[in-house]
Amino acid sequence: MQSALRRVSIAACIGTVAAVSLSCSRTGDSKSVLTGDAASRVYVAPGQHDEFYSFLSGGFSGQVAIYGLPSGRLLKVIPVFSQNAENGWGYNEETKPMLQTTFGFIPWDDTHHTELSMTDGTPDGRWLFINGNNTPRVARIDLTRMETEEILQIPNAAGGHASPFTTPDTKYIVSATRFSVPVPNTDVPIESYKQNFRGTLSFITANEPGKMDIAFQILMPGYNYDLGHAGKGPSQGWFFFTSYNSEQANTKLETNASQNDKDYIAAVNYAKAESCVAEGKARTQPADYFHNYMDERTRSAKTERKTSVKMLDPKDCPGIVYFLPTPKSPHGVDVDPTGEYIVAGGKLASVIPVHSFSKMAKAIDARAFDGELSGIPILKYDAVMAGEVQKPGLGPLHTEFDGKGNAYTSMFISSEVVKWKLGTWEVLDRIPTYYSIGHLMIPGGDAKKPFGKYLVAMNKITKDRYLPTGPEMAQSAQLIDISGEKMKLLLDFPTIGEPHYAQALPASLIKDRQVKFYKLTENGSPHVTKAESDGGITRQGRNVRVKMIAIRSHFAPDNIEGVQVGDTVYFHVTNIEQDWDILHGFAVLGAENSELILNPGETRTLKWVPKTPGIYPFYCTDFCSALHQEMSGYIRVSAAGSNVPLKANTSPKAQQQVSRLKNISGAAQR
Ligand code: RUQ
Ligand code: CUA
Repeated sequence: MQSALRRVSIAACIGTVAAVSLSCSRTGDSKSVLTGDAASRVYVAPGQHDEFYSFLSGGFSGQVAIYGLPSGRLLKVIPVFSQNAENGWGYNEETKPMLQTTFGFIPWDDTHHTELSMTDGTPDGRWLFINGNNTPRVARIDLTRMETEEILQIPNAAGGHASPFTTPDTKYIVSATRFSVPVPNTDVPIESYKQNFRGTLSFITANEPGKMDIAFQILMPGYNYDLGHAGKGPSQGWFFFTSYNSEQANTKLETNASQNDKDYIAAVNYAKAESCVAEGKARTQPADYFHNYMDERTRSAKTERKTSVKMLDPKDCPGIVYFLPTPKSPHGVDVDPTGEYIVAGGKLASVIPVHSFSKMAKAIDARAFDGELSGIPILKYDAVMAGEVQKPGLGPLHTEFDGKGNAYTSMFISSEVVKWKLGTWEVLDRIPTYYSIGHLMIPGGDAKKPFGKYLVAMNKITKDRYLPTGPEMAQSAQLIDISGEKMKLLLDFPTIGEPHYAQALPASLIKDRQVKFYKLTENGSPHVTKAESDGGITRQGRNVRVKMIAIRSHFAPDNIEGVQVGDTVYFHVTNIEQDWDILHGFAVLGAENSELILNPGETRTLKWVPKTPGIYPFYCTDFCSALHQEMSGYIRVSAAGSNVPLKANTSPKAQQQVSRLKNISGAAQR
């Protein structure tokens, strides 16, 4: 509502901008004269499409949100790690298994980072990955249907934060543990942290839909692993992870984990790790985790439980990990488009430290080490450092690139984006953000060839940016124009959850590949009803199954009897429409697990346990046609043990069709 209002006022500005641009300023924006120009830059006229799809993590909502850029319009929420009432994700029987874990059914998780699949280091529009942070998992979203297709749990980990960053060929995505824990997890005194707690870095095969699995894990010292990015170009084959708490504190981390001047970036030679695994140097150890995926044919989720992982100890495979000393409790680590520079965000550091990949390779050859930790050599800081950006501001967190030799770093404490030059390390420009920016995102800004043009700042604090909405404000993202020398603020747009990270790509890469409906002829659900005359009701003990169709503007059957208190009723509803964007809904009085929403051609199941005898109406919840209000029916519930017979009608038209068919086949037999 709020953003709609904003758009109205911007639209009003467009017409009058030349004459009275001053009257079009937004609250909090001092450069009123620029606002008219900014408005025209983000204005996408009615009926027009945005230039970019952007995929923002839904943060603590557990989902992904799609926004068009430059308009900032919310297009869709894709449910991933949380149940979603808008489309029944995690409520209907077909999708519930997607949220299964070894801890049981988890209705709500926290997501941080979206990541597009890549080919040759460039987003290819196949999939979007996202991490489950609290109960470590990774998910794959298919970008032709904008649906979560697969979720893999990560064992031997707690807090899957450095995830799900991909290698340039999407061979692997990664997940690193944020909270070190005993591996395998057991009951030990928390004080025994230094002896017993370890970190793990997981490499997950990602290139085949439905087949994600943990290729191997690397056992690491008990630090907190925070973020990661893959090398590219010359550094392809390497992965870089930040760590903090090299102090290995287990209490009051705020001070105790901020003692050391430098922590480390772990540089992992995963190509070498692969060969060690192939040579049998990894231990196969028991582990317990779920792999959940949507079966293509039935469009229902399946789960499998996995029982072991390959664990690689760097001691058994020397040369797979090196530590790059990095000031001070680093957070982000980002690799520039050429693959040479590895930029860290030392959140308490006064500079932005940049490591050089070529120097690192030389330092490894020359064994320029400053000792080792748990068998992992520490490289000399001066031997690997490419340069430091001096006086960039306060609290550098994350860096993205425009492909023109410039880097953009978010500064959390000084609330700004700083643009600086790769190689000379000079600060070129800075722009305030409102307020306390976390991640920033440039379309393709972590890829080999960034698409550039815009930068989205994702801010942690909103304060006064929008109309107030009680104690909690909408989250705040800001669109910044980076096409010129100077950055220019174009737009504020509210977002859901707390969108840590985001990814974006030109709409042209995926918009023409969108699935418009599921083909009924290919619907392999065991509970599908393909034609009205096939609907009905069956009983097996206390389980009653109602098979029905939904089509404009009725359900069939729509009068159902013979259900008893104590039964478990399954409504298997198939939307038999074969037309784009024609959805139906299904809701029945007193149902405790929400409703159904049905894509065209799809079968979804609502489980219902009626508790008292009576008549229960059901109806379509998605306004589908002029006779949508007529799209309803009744189900009768009788007392347990009653002798009301099972009955489910189909419409007179369908019955006529059935009897006509019978007559025809009868006539043919005669
Ligand atoms: S984080 S604000 Cu969860 Cu990626 Cu840095
Ligand atoms: Cu179907 Cu409304």
